[in-house]
Amino acid sequence: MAQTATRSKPSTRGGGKSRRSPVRRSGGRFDGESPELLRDYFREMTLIRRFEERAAQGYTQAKIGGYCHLNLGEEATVVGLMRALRKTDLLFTNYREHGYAIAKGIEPGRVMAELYGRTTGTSKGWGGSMHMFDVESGLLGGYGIVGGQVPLATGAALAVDYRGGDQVVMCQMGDGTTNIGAFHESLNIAALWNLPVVFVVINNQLGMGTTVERSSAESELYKRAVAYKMHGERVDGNDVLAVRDAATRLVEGARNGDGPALLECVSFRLKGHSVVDPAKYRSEESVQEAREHDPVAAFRAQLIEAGVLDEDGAADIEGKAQADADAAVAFADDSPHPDVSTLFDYTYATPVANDSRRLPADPVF
Ligand SMILES: Cc1ncc(C[n+]2csc(CCOP(=O)(O)OP(=O)(O)O)c2C)c(N)n1
Ligand SMILES: [Mg+2]
Repeated sequence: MAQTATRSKPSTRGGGKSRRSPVRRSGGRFDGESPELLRDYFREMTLIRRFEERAAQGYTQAKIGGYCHLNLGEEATVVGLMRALRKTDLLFTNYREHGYAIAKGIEPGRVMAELYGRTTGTSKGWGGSMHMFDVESGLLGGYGIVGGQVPLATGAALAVDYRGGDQVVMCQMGDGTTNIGAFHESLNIAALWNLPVVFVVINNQLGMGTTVERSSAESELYKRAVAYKMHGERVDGNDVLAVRDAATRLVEGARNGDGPALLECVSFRLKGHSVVDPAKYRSEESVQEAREHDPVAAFRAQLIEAGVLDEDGAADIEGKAQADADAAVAFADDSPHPDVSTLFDYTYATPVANDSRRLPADPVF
């Protein structure tokens, strides 16, 4: 399904060679792949699935407040993308980021504790579902404003370039985000300045209750790259290996001076926009189609068919994933709430009137 829209622009950064020639796999689907790695992808996809199910449960038990958007149906995309990044690479996402936080290396317990609003959470319980943040693992947020992350990610890429580092910034967003002005401004400046950033559009075909065809005049979103002389590419977001390979090529290209790129991952949102959305606007056929594309079930079946896993092995991984998700819930539930005396902490980065405690914040990366 891979499709590309290519730019023609000389490389100005790093002087490295372009690595954008497509990766080809010959013969069987998993030829040349490490069985251990394949099982590890399945483990992580299953962990995210179980984690999100427990998050939905926690929400209905009123353990989680605010908004809560899940990665159900997007597990192959999440894992494939994160396997293309180094730990030191920087990631910006929208509010649908629990899976990304886990796959970028944050302990599931800390992610669940953030959902529960506890001090052990990634943002000390102040951010909640939409505002995970962890400098150590390179997750620079979690943003609730649609498109809010796109200029920030572009600015981070400018900072990396300015300092001469070899990090790459990945900026995840949804299909609906490609119609926000900041998307176009950011892609334009990133291309003009040849910044090391890969923009990734998760085209789950819905922006809340609106289909991509109803909201985007050009619904093949990777083609928008052409307007900025940027490389654009579309992959099957249900195929963890295709996502990993495409993302790796683009990330390494950006690292070697090829500049920014746009990757569109076509996926299916299995549930409502957020956990409180019953998605009544959705046709029975669209829900059925999404279920048929369930990436976790499909990958499981493919691994068994290829002899990489057997039923017992799959059940073992699933049991462990369930136990890990349960342990994350137990950790969150046992963690303390923030003390009321800290109510105004982390509100301003710089000193505010009548508050002598605060100092200007140090740079975060
Ligand atoms: C600037 C702004 N406008 C509107 C909203 C309300 N809103 C929240 S999510 C969303 C849909 C975004 O869809 P998409 O970018 O496809 O992401 P997805 O939820 O599918 O991951 C909208 C309109 C918002 N949060 N911010
Ligand atoms: Mg969407």
